[in-house]
Amino acid sequence: MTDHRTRFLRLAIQSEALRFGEFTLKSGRTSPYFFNAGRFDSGAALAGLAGCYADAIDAAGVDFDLLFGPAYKGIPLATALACEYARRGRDLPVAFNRKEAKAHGEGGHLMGAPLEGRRVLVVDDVMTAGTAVREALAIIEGAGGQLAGIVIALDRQEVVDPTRSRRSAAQSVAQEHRVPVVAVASLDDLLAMAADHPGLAAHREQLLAYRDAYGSE
Ligand code: OMP
Repeated sequence: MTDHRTRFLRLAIQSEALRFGEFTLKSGRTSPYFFNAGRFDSGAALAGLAGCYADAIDAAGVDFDLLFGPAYKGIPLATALACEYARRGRDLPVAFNRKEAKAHGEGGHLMGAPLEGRRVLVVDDVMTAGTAVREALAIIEGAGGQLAGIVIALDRQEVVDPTRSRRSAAQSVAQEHRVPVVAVASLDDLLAMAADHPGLAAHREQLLAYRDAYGSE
């Protein structure tokens, strides 16, 4: 496993962003694990996470010129990533949306750098069915931005409807929009780590059963 994958999974377990048990997902599925990016809740934790995102993006060679963080969880992620790139010598414009449009002050539902004519990299936390990411794509298109790619911390590698396709949501979004979907780590990486991580070994069977039920090919 590449260094950024291992580093990210260790950080996520340490900060309890990655937890094991029984969780109900947005899709209604009952999952033996849950990733809560909100637990990266200190400057050092966010800086460490941003370093993992930047390494994953650079390894994938994505060509982009603006970072977009969808509300809410994408906002601190895109901000931390912009700071990480500035630290590495690349000053990138960054933009976000609001969930509620504002009628006073500067108004509107977009904040930060203008998207018009930019190659936009969407920075989000996790993809299950791809619903959250698809909403962000509509916002970017509406603002005249050009989608360059999507980066997420964790790809759960789940199929949306197993009777229709064995492709994961991330694979479907990548194919439909012809852009790379880069994940810092995936369920497969977590399973690989669980094979020899004492704290994870106890959850491996449930993770495997979940992947058998909902995982992509
Ligand atoms: P999709 O929109 O189905 O891709 O799911 C992504 C969203 O699900 C995230 O933005 C969260 O609201 C939530 N989620 C997590 O945060 N972590 C998980 O491990 C799983 C989910 C989920 O509900 O699927």
